[in-house]
This record gives sequence, structure tokens and C-alpha cells, in this order.
Amino acid sequence: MTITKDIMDAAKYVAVEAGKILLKHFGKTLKIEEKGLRDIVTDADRESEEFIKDFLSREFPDISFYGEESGGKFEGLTWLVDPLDGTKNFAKGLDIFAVSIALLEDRKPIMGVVHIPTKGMTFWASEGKGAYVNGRKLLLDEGCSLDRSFVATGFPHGNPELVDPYIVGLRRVLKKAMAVRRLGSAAYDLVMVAYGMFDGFWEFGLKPWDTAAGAIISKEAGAVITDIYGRDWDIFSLTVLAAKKNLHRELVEIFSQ
Ligand code: 2AM
Ligand code: CA
Repeated sequence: MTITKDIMDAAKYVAVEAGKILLKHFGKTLKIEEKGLRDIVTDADRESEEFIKDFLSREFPDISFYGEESGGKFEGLTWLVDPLDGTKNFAKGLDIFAVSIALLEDRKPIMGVVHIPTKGMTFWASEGKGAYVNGRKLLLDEGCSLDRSFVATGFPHGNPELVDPYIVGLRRVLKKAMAVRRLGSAAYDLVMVAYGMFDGFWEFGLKPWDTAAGAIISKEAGAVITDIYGRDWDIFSLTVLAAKKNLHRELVEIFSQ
């Protein structure tokens, strides 16, 4: 499907408006509910998703909808939405969180919007058409070696079995990297790769809605995106690695040892 300006504008609009809903709740006392093992949801997640779902379902009745909080179905063309990526940060008053909206065609992201309300930054991309932040085109250089790189990661959560294999790779990266950061919002991390702030990012055990939009944005900005072993990545992959070209090669070698 061709991504028209109308469809991109609608996704950007709804992401920015959902961001306003999040800001309205941010820093206030929140109703926090446990939805799974060490997994929480707040009223802000729910209100943001409801708003996005209502808007997109009304504007695009032929496109399916899947949201982290309300579910749905992955069928043909599907909106895949994380209404608040970085819920734990948000609930604790740490201002690193994002709204993530991807459009999937047969389970593959063909367009993505990530909005960071606390920074007033809206990132977007569509397949083959490049990535942008607030109207400025993003174009990454080829990157350098790990010892000169500023990289981000996410720690495994929810599945204790991922911790040991994750630590093996983290140990190797920590011995070489200029610096390693951990923010707690994968959509935010991925657009910061697109932005060139992070030279690379990897994480284990993410969900499709955490990565779909950020992945197409970082790819369209010029990052290479695979799993940590350099194999083809899709939204259901167990691991993700997005990095500038030269760093990507070095990280794949490190993780594959
Ligand atoms: P979330 O805030 O939408 O849940 C940080 O490592 C990333 O992992 C975030 O993108 C976060 O998305 C996700 N995450 C945090 N805790 C999680 C859990 N218990 N299960 C699955 N994903 C989680
Ligand atoms: Ca979320």
C-alpha cells in the first residue's frame, strides 16, 4: 500500500494528541494496576489507547487495530499501537516515555510514528521514503567502532530465563564501548538511534508494539536492523539490534562469539 500524506498526517496528529493526554496525567497521582508479572498499567495508558483507537478506527474503518492494552487482530493492514511506551518510567515520574504507532502490512511495518511528548519531538517514516523528526530529514553516517560509540540497551523483564544470555553480551559490550545507557522505553531508544544520539541499541524480549514504529524509523534513517546475530528481524523476533552500519557489524561479531 502507498502511504499518502493524509494517512501520515492522521497518525502524527493522533500521536501528538495522545501525548497531550499522557502529559495531563504525568507527575500526578496515578491509579497503577498490575496486569502481569512485574508488568503495570495506568489510567494514562488506557486513556491514550482509547483515544488513538477511536480516532484511527473512525478515520480508517478498513484498517484493523491492535493495541497493547485492548488487543485486537493482526490482519492485512493493521495499526499496531503502544499508547505509552515506558510505563514504569511514567508511573515513577521519569520523563522518558513515548507514544508508538505503526502501520503493518502483512505483519511488517510499512510506516511508523513515535512521539516524545516531553521533548516535543515527533518522528515518522514510511518504507523507502526516509525518516523525519519535526519535518527535518534524518540521515545517519556509517558509524565508528564500539570504543567510540554511545550505545543503549534494555534489560530483560518478565522472563528471568533471558537474564543470563543477555548478561553474556552485555559484559562483552561493557568491556569495549565508550558508554552504555539504559532508558526503559524501546520506542524512545530506537528513535534516538534514528536521531544519531545513540550509535546503536539492543534488547531481548520486546513485544511487537514496542519496536514496530521505532524500527522502521531507525531503518529509514540509515541504521541497520537485525536480531543480535545479524539475522533478518521482524516484529516477533526475540532480540533486536539497531545500529549504524559499521557499529552494527562489530556488535554482531561480539554477540555471535
Ligand atoms: P512498556 O512500557 O510499553 O511496557 C523497556 O525495557 C521496554 O520493555 C519498554 O519498551 C517497555 O514497554 C517494555 N516492558 C517493560 N516491562 C515489560 C514487561 N514486564 N513485559 C514486557 N515488556 C515490558
Ligand atoms: Ca506500553
